[in-house]
Amino acid sequence: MTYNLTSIASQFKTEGRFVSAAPIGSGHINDSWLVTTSPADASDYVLQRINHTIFRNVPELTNNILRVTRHLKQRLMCRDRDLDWFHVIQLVETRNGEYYFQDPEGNFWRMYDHVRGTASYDVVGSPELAEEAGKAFGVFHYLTSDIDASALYDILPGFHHIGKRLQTFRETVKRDPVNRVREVATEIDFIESRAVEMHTILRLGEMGKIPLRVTHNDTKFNNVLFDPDGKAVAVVDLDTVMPGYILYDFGDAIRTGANTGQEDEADLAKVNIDLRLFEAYARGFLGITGKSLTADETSHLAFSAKFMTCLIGLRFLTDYIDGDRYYKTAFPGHNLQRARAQFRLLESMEEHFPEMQALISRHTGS
Ligand code: GN1
Ligand code: MG
Repeated sequence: MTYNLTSIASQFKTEGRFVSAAPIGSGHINDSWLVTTSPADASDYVLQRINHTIFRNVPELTNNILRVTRHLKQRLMCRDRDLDWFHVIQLVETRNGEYYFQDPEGNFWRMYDHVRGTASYDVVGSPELAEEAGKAFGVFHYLTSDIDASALYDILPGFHHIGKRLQTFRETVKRDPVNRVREVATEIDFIESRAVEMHTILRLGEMGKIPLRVTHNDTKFNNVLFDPDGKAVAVVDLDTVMPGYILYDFGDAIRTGANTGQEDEADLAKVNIDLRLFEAYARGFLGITGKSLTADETSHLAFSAKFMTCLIGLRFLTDYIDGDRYYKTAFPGHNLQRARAQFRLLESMEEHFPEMQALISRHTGS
């Protein structure tokens, strides 16, 4: 699909004149471009086409983002200076005073400021980067902990709800719309043998043992921006910010931030949990926000990594069986390759679980 990006970008109140728009990022849902402007020292921007078959309520989505980014900015202003490094990304206003724009074809567009000189990575290069990512998401939690989570719109209901995800999975297996079930018997068994254990966090929530908080819900390593010195600068991809459990955010960050391989690694021998990266992320995260966690949250941090790896693997597998309708894919079988890599990572976490628990205890004293 080609879009007239010059014309779309002109809907927003940018500094400088449009020069170019180049695709950026490796997100599986929205389309993103880096918009550069002239003169060279004018700000650059990130223009995005929001996938509105997934995010059906763009006004509420935008309200959530505005609410959280404004709160973060306010909290940073009246805090000590030790968080000066944390940049809050900002939506750019349109010429009509809105924060999104709908084109005549029905596509929804929005723009963020671009944090100059920063980069994101799909795979973690060092424990220092993992620790920095932990700090960045720690700050996000720390500064949003005083927002009443129920004030945010539940933009994708049941997003990490294992009961609903399993139900969809089982229905999809039953429908078998593109005849792929026969290829994935092993993967289906893999999920079913873990289905009961995977209800742990949901049960804790239902019993009121862990609080609903404002959560990011997509704490992939590539959703942290780093400066050229490897210091974390910002947290991006705020579409799924909504009420949730902090365990989901910790677990998803470990899934991507302590994996020795790519999320879709074809060579499963390369996929392992790296305990040094795991510990480094936990140190960064807990150093900022550890004191605000409850005992039940703390004691399930290691488990949450297994849970989110299983859940995302389950979602990739479901989409494969469903004929690749949800995630963007780069080649046939991509979703299955992703699912297999997630399941291998989960096995590695299972093998190292006692060590993961011990590392968490070391940093929480629990
Ligand atoms: C999607 O768009 P992206 O790549 O940041 C997905 C996440 C998954 C992730 C798996 C709205 O995130 O939930 O964890 O892919 N986002 C949505 O890589 O479904
Ligand atoms: Mg993303």
